[in-house]
Amino acid sequence: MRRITLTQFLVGRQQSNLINADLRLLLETIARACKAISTRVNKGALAEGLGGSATSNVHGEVQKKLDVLSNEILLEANAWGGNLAAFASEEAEKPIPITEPYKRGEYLLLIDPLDGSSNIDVNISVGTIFSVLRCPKTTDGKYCEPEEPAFLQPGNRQVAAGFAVYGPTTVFILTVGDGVHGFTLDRETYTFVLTHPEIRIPADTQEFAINASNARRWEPPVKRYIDECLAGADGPRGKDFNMRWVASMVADVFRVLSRGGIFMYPRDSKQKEGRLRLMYEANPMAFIVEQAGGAATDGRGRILDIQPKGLHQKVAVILGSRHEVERVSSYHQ
Ligand code: AFP
Repeated sequence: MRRITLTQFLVGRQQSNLINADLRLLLETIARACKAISTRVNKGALAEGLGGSATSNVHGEVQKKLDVLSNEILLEANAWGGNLAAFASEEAEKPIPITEPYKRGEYLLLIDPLDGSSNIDVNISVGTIFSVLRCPKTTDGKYCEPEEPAFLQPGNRQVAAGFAVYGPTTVFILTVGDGVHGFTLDRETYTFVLTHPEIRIPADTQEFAINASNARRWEPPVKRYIDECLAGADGPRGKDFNMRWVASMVADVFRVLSRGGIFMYPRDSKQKEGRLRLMYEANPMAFIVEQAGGAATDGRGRILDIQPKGLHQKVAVILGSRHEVERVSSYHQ
């Protein structure tokens, strides 16, 4: 079968007017930056001094140097293209506007440069998550200042979203609103090759993903749902369930895209808003999951309809196989 590269795929989407040249350049540049991050992640402890932490980020999280480096790689790669007005990153408190000598463009890029970073030192898959919005315009047609308010758009306004998983293979998952497509990095030619066209999530599953150590803190609907899964074939579900928890959202979501499943990071009595970030974790993943025929809610409503209040706000996340997500939502009613 003829191998289609990411570039050929994006040229095709541009020729069918699904994306414009600026968005195509942005997506190609993000993918190229993910290749560079993949190379550094794969060096692991062989890379000088990358294991230990040097600084801490805006949330006071100990920042592994690879977090900082991944952020820098993505920012430097995307600064000069003339297609971005600004960035927002988990690693930066405020948005970073594109400044002279570079030209500004119509898009806003939001990134979690290295998701799952607590897994770096134990050689478990980590990844990069990104979301693309348009910079809003004022009534006289000029672009708004690309500061925090310009970013606070609901996830249903995303024009593209995707993630990379740096695992046994490096995969790049992408949606531009016409379904979800997966590409695998061919390390001989160093190109992303289309390997998972038109990904669809099965509506039913027998596999759930949740950090069960939080069980004593869960709200009743979540407790009920998990207890029923654990009751197995003799319980109300009439079938046995399996559990997975990688603690890298990119790895758990790629598994859900590949074979179905439900991924849950609910709010609880300790993490009252949940743990995952709305703008650069939940929204891109929700866009991708819905484009693949799945569902994504915070337990009370569709994640993509949430009006953000802050760049780093957290949200409860329940996403994956549609029938299971709908069941959990019904328990919340
Ligand atoms: P880190 O980036 O701090 O490792 O967090 C990863 C993450 O944001 C997401 O990728 C995982 O699904 C989730 O947190 C894991 O959380 P727990 O460590 O509480 O299981």
